[in-house]
Amino acid sequence: MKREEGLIRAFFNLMDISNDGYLTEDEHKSIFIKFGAKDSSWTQETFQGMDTNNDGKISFQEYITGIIDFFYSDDETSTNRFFFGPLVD
Ligand SMILES: [Ca+2]
Ligand SMILES: [Ca+2]
Repeated sequence: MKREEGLIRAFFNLMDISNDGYLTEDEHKSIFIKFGAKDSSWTQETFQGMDTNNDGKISFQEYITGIIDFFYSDDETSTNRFFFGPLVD
């Protein structure tokens, strides 16, 4: 998991525009828009799913837990898999 964790950390830092160690919904959404996602309406659901303590922001711990869930889920249509796939060989 160590290599993946480094990549996830890099991706998290990329999204954390304000650099406060937390992702707001806007920060989380903006990276997908930057990557050319035409429909970003699903990011709200993903965001809320990852925000397990419901404080309106995603900590790195919440993020990595969410990502690992997606990685090891059998859902091959997961958008996280799609966006994250190119970063992992
Ligand atoms: Ca932030
Ligand atoms: Ca949270």
